Amino acid sequence: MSECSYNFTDPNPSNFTSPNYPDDYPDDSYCENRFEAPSGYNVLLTIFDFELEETPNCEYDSLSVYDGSASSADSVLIGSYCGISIPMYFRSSGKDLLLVFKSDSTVNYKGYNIQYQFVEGKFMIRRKRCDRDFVTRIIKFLGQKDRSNLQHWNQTCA
Ligand SMILES: [Ca+2]
Repeated sequence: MSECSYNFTDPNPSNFTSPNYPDDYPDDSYCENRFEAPSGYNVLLTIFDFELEETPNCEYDSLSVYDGSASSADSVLIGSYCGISIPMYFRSSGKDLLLVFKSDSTVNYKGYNIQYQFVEGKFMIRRKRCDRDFVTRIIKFLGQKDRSNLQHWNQTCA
């Protein structure tokens, strides 16, 4: 594993970049960035800047985003990106996310500047929403007469 590979577990949001950024990344780079959020949280990436050598299938230089950890067999490739086309946000479905950056032996660009943060997972949000006091307050507020709302809450929090 090269010197551009890092494990990120610090809960404070921070930025990371390709090697040498904003100067061109080196030839033959291989970087694995692993993100591990606390249990119940997701990893959220925000792409601030992105420029790699462009080819139709990104076979020369690429940034690949995986939903899941490097070791787990069930990690899923979200996509491989090059040129300047990449979504602005990525969010893991669980607590792990993996980025793999590769460059070949010629033609280099400035690379990327990305922020990561850990955000409450859907499960945590759901649990909060279904907190007993909160549901009681909502039902009081809506009134018992609105049975469709009650049904909705019962279904959501079942
Ligand atoms: Ca290249």
